[in-house]
Amino acid sequence: MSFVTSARDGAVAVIRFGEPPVNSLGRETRLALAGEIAAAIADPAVLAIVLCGRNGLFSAGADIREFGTPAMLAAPNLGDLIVLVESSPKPVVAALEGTCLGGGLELALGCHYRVASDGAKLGLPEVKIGLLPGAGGTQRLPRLIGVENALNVILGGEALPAKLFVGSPLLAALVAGDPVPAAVTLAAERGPLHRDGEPLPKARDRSAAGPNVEPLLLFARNTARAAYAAYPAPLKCIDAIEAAATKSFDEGLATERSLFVELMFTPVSKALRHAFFAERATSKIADVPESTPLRAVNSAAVIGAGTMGSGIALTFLSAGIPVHLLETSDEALQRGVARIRQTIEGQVKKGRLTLEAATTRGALLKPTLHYEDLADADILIEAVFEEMGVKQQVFARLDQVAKAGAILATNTSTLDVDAIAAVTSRPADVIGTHFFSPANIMKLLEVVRGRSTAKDVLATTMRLAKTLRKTAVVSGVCDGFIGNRMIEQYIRQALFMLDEGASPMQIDAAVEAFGFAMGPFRMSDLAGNDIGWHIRKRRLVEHPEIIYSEVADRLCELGRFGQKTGAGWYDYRKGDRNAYPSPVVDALIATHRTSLGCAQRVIDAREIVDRLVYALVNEAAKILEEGIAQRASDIDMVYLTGYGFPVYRGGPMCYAEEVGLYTVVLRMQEFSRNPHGDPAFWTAAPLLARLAANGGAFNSVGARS
Ligand code: T1G
Repeated sequence: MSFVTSARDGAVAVIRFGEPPVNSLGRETRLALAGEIAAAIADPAVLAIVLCGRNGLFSAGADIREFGTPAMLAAPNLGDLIVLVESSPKPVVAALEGTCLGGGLELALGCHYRVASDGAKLGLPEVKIGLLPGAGGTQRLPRLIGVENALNVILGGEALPAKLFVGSPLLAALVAGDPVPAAVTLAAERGPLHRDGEPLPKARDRSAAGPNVEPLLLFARNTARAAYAAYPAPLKCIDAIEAAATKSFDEGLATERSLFVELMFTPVSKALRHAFFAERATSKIADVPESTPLRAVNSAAVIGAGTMGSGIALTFLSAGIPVHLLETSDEALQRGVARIRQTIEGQVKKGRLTLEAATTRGALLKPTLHYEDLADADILIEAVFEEMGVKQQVFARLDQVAKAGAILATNTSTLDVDAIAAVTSRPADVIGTHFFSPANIMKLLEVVRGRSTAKDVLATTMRLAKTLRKTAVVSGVCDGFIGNRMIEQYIRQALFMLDEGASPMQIDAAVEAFGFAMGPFRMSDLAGNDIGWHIRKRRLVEHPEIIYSEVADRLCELGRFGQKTGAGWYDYRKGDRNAYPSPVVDALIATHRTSLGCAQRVIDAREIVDRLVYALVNEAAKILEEGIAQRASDIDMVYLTGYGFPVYRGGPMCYAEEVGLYTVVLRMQEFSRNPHGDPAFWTAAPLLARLAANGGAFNSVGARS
């Protein structure tokens, strides 16, 4: 079905295109557009052409799904289509509305005139997916707005208000509302003039050269090297823009093309494109159609005003949803309220929130000591101590007071949501909403689907997550769900490596060089070492077969819980969040090693990274095969948004596939020969072993992305 139509308005051909959902310029659209444009050029009754999008949107650019496939190069490729427009003997006017991004903006730059609605946003976001504008954008944009502005637009990758371009050759007019009538008027005016010989204004005929180009490029390069060392695209963008200022247009176009193809096949661009689609896939649930009716969520209640509870309350307040915050004692309640108010005041001080907005937000908070006050809440979220008995008591009470149809959510980070639901008369209304600390900042939300959770409760919670600006990932019920179940194996290997000879700083440095925001020991000091201690104690009772190094227990026995106690794996100084190596910890580890009689050895950074990352991958493969995660890319999103995994590596599953699953399994076999690293754990998960053996990929398993 063609998404391109052409209609006449006097002597102007109005060509409208728009493949849902975002008018991306896929092969079919490009082919149909080229046909309609060529027909308009050939039609003697047509003096000018207007190109416009559909549904209030011009275009989101090239179809990213085509990248790396023949469709992307299928004639006419985007560059050819733009040359067809630019070389038209009749003026082509682009009518820009909504978003006009990437190849969509490049198509508009190939037109002779552009008219934009005042709400339109223009941008070249290719750098955000590890690319550069590959259809002439790096050559035409500098010629229209100058090198400095082009550097900012292309390296920033942001969608910018069209009004910023008023007065530049890029934009002929900014109009209120629908830009098509104004574009038709302009086309009707210009058509006869150009028919009678007035030269058509083409970006390619302008110059981007200028006296300050060289220092601008030098500054841009230095900034890119410092800020984006792991990302190849920014420097290539600068190279392409330099070509616009120093080479002929056609030579510059050839340079751009070559740099674009180079970037297309970098692991970083593949990872960023993977993350782009992975983020959008998380909200797709195989047996819960998008048409599932949602329950209203206009008010919330949070039970527990501790760090998590107050963070969760803040998240709702930020979304403009009133919150009842309940505690069992006034002292605890006031502590929570103070924490919330301090955070809001801090946002005002940093200029992130106006005083008026802060006041409005603060007024939505309703502290209470009485469960009865929660009776009207649409969703009630429990955030009390991570102990099953305590949580079940709270849910039994919520079951008594909550109105019919209210969603009862637990913020448990590991416990069995089904066991919590079982103490209520309404297990279908019970769901897990595992926020990550600090809850008002971390994007990740694990939505834990219980055995009885109703589909509309799940759909409503997923929709609510978007309102709360969270990336929600559905998890089934298991100990630790997705993220914490995997991180447990990651931590176990980190502790084993302490026994074997590595130091906390060495291990942290190795994974931070790999790209993690924080290594396991700094992360544990931040979250609190007592959390892991509590889980290990539970493990010892419930799963004594799970081997753990005891070095972390020795640390906790000294009360070294991390930043909150001023000492953990590292020493901390008042008012200073830096982690300092601790002679006490060094001595503790040495004593522990002696008690083990464990052979000491130098562990290189490669082994540290491989053991930690492949521990994640091996556990993830089990999670995927058990159906706890819907798809591998969901697991990647958990690690990209909740655990500081480097986005330029796409997540543990994406990274493992980039390395090669066969290579990963071979490396795991090496680790299984180490008597101290829990050899049994390094038996490849059945799914991983199968895929490695037959050359399969993780994304062939589970729900469609
Ligand atoms: N290609 C293919 N699919 C796309 C797409 C694209 N460019 N943009 C969005 N989608 C899909 C998306 O996966 C989702 O699919 C649906 O559309 C709605 O997206 C040669 C090389 C336009 C601001 O980087 O920024 O041009 O989940 O949920 O919140 O130089 O989409 O429904 O199946 O994000 O309303 C450059 C990327 C491409 C723009 C709309 N362009 N897109 O946001 O919807 S490369 C981009 C966006 C290029 C040339 C280069 C946003 C949006 P599904 P959504 P939204």
